Amino acid sequence: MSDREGIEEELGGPAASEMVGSMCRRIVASRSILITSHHHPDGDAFGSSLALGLALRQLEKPVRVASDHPPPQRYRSFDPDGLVEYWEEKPPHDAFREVDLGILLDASEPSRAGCLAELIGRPGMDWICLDHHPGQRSPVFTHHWIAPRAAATGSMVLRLIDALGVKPDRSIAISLFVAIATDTGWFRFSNTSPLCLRDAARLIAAGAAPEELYGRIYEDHSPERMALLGRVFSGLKLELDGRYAWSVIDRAILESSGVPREELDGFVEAFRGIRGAQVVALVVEVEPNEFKVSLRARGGAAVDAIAASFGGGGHAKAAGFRRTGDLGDLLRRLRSKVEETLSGK
Ligand SMILES: [Mn+2]
Repeated sequence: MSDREGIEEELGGPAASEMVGSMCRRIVASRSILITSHHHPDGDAFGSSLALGLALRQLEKPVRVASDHPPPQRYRSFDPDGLVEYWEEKPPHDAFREVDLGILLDASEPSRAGCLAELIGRPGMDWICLDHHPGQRSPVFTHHWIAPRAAATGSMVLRLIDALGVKPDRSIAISLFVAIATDTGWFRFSNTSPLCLRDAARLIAAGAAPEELYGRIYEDHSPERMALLGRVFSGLKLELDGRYAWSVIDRAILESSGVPREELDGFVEAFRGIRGAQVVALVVEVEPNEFKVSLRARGGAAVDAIAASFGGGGHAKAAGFRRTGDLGDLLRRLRSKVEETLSGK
């Protein structure tokens, strides 16, 4: 461990400090490291992976950062040297032959790594996992640090970097700031904690400029995306006395809009501003009759149980799931689950 005074109670306290110390020893002993995160990486998955990759490079560790699918366009400029590799399909058998240590970030379930999932648990490779989603430790990882009270995986990676003795440079600070700021809705969501704000303060001091970063991430949209957002808002439905708001983007709308699917990020957040809405949902037809449902909650409502009842997951305030089948049937079942949740059943 570095000279910092150990890991804070809300991230796991002395037990986490001990585990992170042991992780560091495993990292230092490794020949070659692979960092990955969940498929369709968000700002936290992307920023955390990039930051840890940059930190390991500073230590002159052979490291590769790979992800199952490119992140939304707006994040790619944070990786000007192209450290992150994107795999759209399963890599050939020998693609990561040199790697003896894998690190999975922001997800605990191997299948979440998408086309890289088969690497997790591969003989000859140890795996470490850092995740802030609630869950059980899995024996597939030699070290599995779960910190459900962490605002973002970025806060956990910052502690790992500290423990490795790396001082975050400007690029690392920017990556981690993006991770934490995006996962907290720019420090608005209920997961915004004193700790993540202290982290943000450190990262700003190290060179992350919030206004510039916000502009690059959230104020750089194509006119087509704005037009689609308008269309989605016009199609918004309010039910259950206005406590449930939802909208659908079907294949026809999506294809005619010319907007790539990854640019739909942030649409569901926009619904949260509707007065009285406690649960909001955006249903996107990602493939014919295959739907991705994003849920957000406000006030006392929670959506993780709704997502779980459809085989998905997430946090109390932000969750989602995928489902194949009939749209009408999906909407009916979703409505009844939301009604159950809102009535406290
Ligand atoms: Mn996250």
